[in-house]
Amino acid sequence: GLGEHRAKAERMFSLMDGFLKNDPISLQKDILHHVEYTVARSRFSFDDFEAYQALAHTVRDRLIERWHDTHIYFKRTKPKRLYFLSLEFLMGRSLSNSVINLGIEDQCAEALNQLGFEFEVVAEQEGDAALGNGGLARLSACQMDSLATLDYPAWGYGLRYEYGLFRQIIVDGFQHEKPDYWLNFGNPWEIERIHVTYEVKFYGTVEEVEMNGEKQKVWIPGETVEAVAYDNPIPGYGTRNTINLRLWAAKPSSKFDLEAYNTGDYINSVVNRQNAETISNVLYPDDRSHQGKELRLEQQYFFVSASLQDIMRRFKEEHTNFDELPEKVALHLNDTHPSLSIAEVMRMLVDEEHLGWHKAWDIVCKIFSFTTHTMVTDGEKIPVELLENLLPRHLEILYEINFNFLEEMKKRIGLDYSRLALLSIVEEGAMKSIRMANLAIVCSHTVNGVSKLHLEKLKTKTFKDFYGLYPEKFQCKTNGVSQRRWIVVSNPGLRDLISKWLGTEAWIRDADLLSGLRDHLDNADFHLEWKMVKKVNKMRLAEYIEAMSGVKVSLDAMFDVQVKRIHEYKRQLLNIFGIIHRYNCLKNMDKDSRRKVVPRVCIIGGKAAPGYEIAKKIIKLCHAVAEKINNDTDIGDLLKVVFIPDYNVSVAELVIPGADLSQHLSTAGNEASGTGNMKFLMNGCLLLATADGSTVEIIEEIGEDNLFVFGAKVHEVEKRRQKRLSNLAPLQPAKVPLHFARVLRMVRDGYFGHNDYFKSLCETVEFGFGNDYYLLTSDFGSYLEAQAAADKAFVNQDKWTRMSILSVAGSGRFSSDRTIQDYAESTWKISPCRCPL
Ligand code: GL7
Repeated sequence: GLGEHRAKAERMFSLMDGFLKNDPISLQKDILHHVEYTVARSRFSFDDFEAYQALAHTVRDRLIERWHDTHIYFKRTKPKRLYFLSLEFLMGRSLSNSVINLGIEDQCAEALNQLGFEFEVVAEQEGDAALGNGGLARLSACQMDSLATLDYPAWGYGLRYEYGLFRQIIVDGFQHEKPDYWLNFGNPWEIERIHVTYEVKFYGTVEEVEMNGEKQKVWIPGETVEAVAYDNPIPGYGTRNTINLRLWAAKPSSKFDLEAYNTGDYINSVVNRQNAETISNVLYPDDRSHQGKELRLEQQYFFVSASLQDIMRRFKEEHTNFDELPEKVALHLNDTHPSLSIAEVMRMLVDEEHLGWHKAWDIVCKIFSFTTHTMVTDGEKIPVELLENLLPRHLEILYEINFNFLEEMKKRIGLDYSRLALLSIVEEGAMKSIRMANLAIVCSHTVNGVSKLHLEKLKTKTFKDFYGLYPEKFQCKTNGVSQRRWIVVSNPGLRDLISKWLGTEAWIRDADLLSGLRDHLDNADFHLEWKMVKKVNKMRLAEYIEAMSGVKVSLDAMFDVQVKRIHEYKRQLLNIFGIIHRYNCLKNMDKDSRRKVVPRVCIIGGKAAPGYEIAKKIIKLCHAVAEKINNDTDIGDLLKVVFIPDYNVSVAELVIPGADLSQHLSTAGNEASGTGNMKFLMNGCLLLATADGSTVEIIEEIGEDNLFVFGAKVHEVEKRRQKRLSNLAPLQPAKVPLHFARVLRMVRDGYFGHNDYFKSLCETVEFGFGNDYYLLTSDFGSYLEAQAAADKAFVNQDKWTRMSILSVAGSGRFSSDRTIQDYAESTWKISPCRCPL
């Protein structure tokens, strides 16, 4: 009975000695316990890495307590839940983030100290979880942090890739890719749930059967793979809530190829079985095009199928009627990658739960929302040929969705076949394929852009036709980043300074409070402390640079940083050309003029997709230029160029706080949002940027005077491209600025060596060849002016510090807490559900 149950529970709780305690002595006991019994090292002798492992397990125990309580509480209160579906999460390290969110950082530091260790050193032992490519993936991670902190009943779903994003090794200035087998040393932040498994089916045929006198389609799959859940607790800050990020790993199914066993081909059947694991093995390293690869499609469906089985099981435990689904479940598509979910939910409702098609469709249209993260018109497509083979039933469902949709459209817009062809989910032509974005838009109740500018482009260009049909679906949710990760974890000096001058730590949960820093804008003591924090961060960065590249840099120099994936549209080449120009200017100066020059350290970092040749050449050029300039003793500290290898989340945590200036150079209209800009802003680093993506809103927030804006605006870009093309007419002289022509000629003619290798790179911007699609030629002059303005501002340290303070003070709007609250209220319609203490 109930009484018996309660007595048992109470006895167990008393055996457990209540909840784990967080005073330094209790923490030390737990650390030593884990050294001895989890890591299996002697508690009398263990090193920094073993201390990390033991502390991580000590923290994990505390996460698990809260995570259990949160789930029990959600189960009891049955709120509407959000399921955030994303193929990428770039979590980085977890230790510092966890102890900060749990509120036990001082206690942990003291506990380690008394055991003879230092928290910072121990935390450095952790490797990055790099299950994603770039901004999109790190955004998912920041959003999970906000969902937990704001007490939303949310789950994240993703894939547990065994190999994360490749590690970048630089040999002779060339990028090489090394596999990132990140699980080598174990991962204390995940919990393997051997009992949470689902079968995921592939291939096979579709057959028609009679059921209750009606014809019904059934899928007879050909292969089965098992999905195993790995749970990653995500603690909120200033709350007990700890939510779950559930990642799936592929395992051979116990049912796999029984046939082969029975027919005696034992060895081959075991080898085949093992092939199942390849599905979740490796993350695709191209950060925005995933076109037509079978393994990629397998990954997507594997992820979608396992997640939806899990979600539906949870729903059915609590509810019996699928009409309740839209009140209890919100499914969010993070970009088009998980869009197969739409067909899968239809299949589950129609084929398995036997709901009528129209009823099922009605439900499906109420549960999905979608965020697109790209400015590119030509989005993700799946070749019909691949689907036909791998997921035959899903293809039929997609055709039926499309048929019904086009019928409805014919009624609305008439038989305008060219318009219908643009709207169609199925693209006809040489390679018939499914347009994932069209599918997601048709079925989602909300389509979100990631900045105002991005939404504008979606409405007027990319999805113009859809906007005309469903204007109410299109919404703007400007991205944000978590101030917990990007100030509290990565810049403890700034955190203390902000809290001291605001007189509170409340800004860690409410970033709008950062605006209070404006009250001290002219306070000399505040300025002094502000500059001191930056100096200490620059020292940290300078040490790292010397260790990585052997280059010694001066702390008096302006640290100028561009770190992000290497892409032509992000224009790292413009930066390098600017550096060459600066070098030329210095060479031509007399001693007197040189004395007035602001010394610069130009720092560039980022990975190129392995198959992206031009991006790889940009990396090599950066090294070639660095070699020339850094070895020119005549130039000395006036100019240094550094490439930081293997840029990732933990490198970002070190680099961003130490930057004075950061560059965001995308040709206007190409960067959907950008989130690096926000991280630099929060760290008091001034931006030198085009009016692109979310930078437009940063300008709006802090004012044009507090950053260095340059280049063609979005509306000018089209005109300039036209002009560039008309310049191609024979006999018309190209109008290339002199400085630009000179720099280009130096690279082309081998001033930095390797002229053959750089030839095709030069041609991308050279008149008459690649036609300079990203407009480096025409933006160069304005770029140099912005650089000159930055130099001038840096000389006036008072002015610079004011601009820096105003940057941080204006960064509150760019917290992911703001983004997530907006999503929760206007898109997902979920409410906070706070687990009691
Ligand atoms: C991106 C956009 O390019 C980037 O501008 C945006 O900030 C980010 C998050 O919304 O999403 N889209 C994309 O495919 N990647 C991005 O970083 C890889």
